[in-house]
Amino acid sequence: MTFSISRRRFATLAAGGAVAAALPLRFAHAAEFSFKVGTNVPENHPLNVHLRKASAQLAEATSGQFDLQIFPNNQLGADSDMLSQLRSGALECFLNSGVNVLSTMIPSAAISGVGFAFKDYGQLWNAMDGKLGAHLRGQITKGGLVVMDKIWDNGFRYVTNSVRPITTPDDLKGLKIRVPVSALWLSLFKSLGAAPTGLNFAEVYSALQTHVVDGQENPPAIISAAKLYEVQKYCSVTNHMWDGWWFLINRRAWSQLPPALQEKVATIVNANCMAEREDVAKQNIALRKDLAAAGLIFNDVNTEPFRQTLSKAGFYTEWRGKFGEEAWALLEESTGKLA
Ligand code: X2X
Repeated sequence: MTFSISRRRFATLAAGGAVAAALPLRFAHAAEFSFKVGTNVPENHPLNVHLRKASAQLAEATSGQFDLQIFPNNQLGADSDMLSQLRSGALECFLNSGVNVLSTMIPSAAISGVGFAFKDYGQLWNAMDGKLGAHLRGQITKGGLVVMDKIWDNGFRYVTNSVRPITTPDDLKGLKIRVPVSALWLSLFKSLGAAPTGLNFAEVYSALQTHVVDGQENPPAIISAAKLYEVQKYCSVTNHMWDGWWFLINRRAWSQLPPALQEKVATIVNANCMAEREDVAKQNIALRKDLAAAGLIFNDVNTEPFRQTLSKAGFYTEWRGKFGEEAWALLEESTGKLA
């Protein structure tokens, strides 16, 4: 084991201890309802920062009746494990996108991850807080899960790797790159000529460190929080897709909460999601300097040739067929014509 891994383990254990003490002491009685929530990113990512705020506010607003216990950084297992736990009820809440492992269960929820679809956050929030988001939540609900209205921001994604800067689609040729466990993600990078492998995020740092893969793709907040700059050299601002986390809840667990409590939970969770979006927006700007100072070599990217490569490879036609005309029309209502 390297120093880096044992230090990461230690941080995980220390974080677990801090979380257990989340319920303020004045609510010393056991909570009537105790929900665990699992996430796949480190303790200090804005996702967990704002979930902790939601947890404290919920304890306060319910006088300790409802306890939200946060388990960040894959403490409960990798995404695939947490999804199984969520479905069985062993885990009450889980943050995952429709494009990540959730897409193995509900393929139609992945449409927000189509490559180069959203041009900026304006277009994106308009879609996800509007008709497209409502459509996606409908798919997730049909799949048997409860989902909160607001999607938490992960971000527009950049490609990092240890071989060369990515400035044209040719630079991706044959690149061994990790993507999440998802048909859409694999298809996107295959269509761009790369050699993608689907891995859970829990395995990314060590896969990069041991050169099982040469690269990965994630937004700056994750590259920073998960210290991926320690094991990567180049960071190319490809913005090839956006992704976020739905706040998913096991249906049986949710139905046990009285309606007034359900409303409090939803209001507080969604309000903290909006604060998380603001924090990520700030990090998107601030982190470029910090990550460059930590040794990552940045380059900007003209995305047009990448879009053209996808079009020529039949990517848009294929996924339009898979998602169907109705869903595709909702997507293009926000993004403009894609295919
Ligand atoms: O698995 C990833 O790369 C991550 C953390 O960005 C997602 O959850 C999609």
